[in-house]
Amino acid sequence: MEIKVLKDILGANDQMAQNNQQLLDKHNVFAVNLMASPGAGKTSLVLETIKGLGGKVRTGVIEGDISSSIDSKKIAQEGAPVVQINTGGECHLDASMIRNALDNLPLADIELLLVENVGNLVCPAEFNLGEHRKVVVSSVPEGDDKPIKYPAIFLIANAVVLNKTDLLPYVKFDAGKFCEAVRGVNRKVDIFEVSCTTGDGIDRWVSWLLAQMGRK
Ligand SMILES: Nc1nc2c(ncn2[C@@H]2O[C@H](COP(=O)(O)OP(=O)(O)OP(=O)(O)O)[C@@H](O)[C@H]2O)c(=O)[nH]1
Ligand SMILES: [Mg+2]
Repeated sequence: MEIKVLKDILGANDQMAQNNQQLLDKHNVFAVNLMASPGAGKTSLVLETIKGLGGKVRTGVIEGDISSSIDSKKIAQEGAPVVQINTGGECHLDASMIRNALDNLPLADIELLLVENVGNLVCPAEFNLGEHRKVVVSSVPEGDDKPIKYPAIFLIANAVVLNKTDLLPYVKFDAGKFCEAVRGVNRKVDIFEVSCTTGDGIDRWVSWLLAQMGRK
């Protein structure tokens, strides 16, 4: 008896991610996957981005956390449509979780979808969600060596946001060394130095985002 062995050309997750992107494209939604360690400032960046866009772009949010709705409550206070995913232990979001969230968002009313991944610098790098851009948020207190220690996530990033620059006077952190380390992994990536606390640098980041969407 002949036994058929079928090769999985695209992994199941990648297939689902492709479906997600088709659904997003159908609704003209541009999706950005924000990845970072716990506490780097992902939620703060989402909030500052919504503020920085000043109502120019209708923005929806998917919040990924192991547990709680703390972050989605902060987003809802700003009036943006938001869905909270609780992974219940998984250290990353995957494409099927995003599919469920998309089914619960008013896609026709959204132009930009910001996806806050679970706080982790390793696992999220391995799972495509169907996003159009991947962004890594790093922060000053984490140290300037993170791109060297966790290269995989920096390698796949379209942009790196260095947050908490207001802490530079108080923390041993060499911004030049950090940028050099990022470029050592990912030569062409765009790097934005921001502070979500003071608002410094947010305008440049928001301009980049608009340019990626083909907007001004
Ligand atoms: N000094 C300073 N603190 C910041 C800045 N951005 C965020 N924080 C603080 O950092 C802490 C974590 O910020 P969040 O935005 O919740 O970080 P997160 O990455 O969403 O965290 P998780 O969702 O738990 O992974 C909070 O106490 C913020 O107020 C910044 O630019 N400067
Ligand atoms: Mg958060």
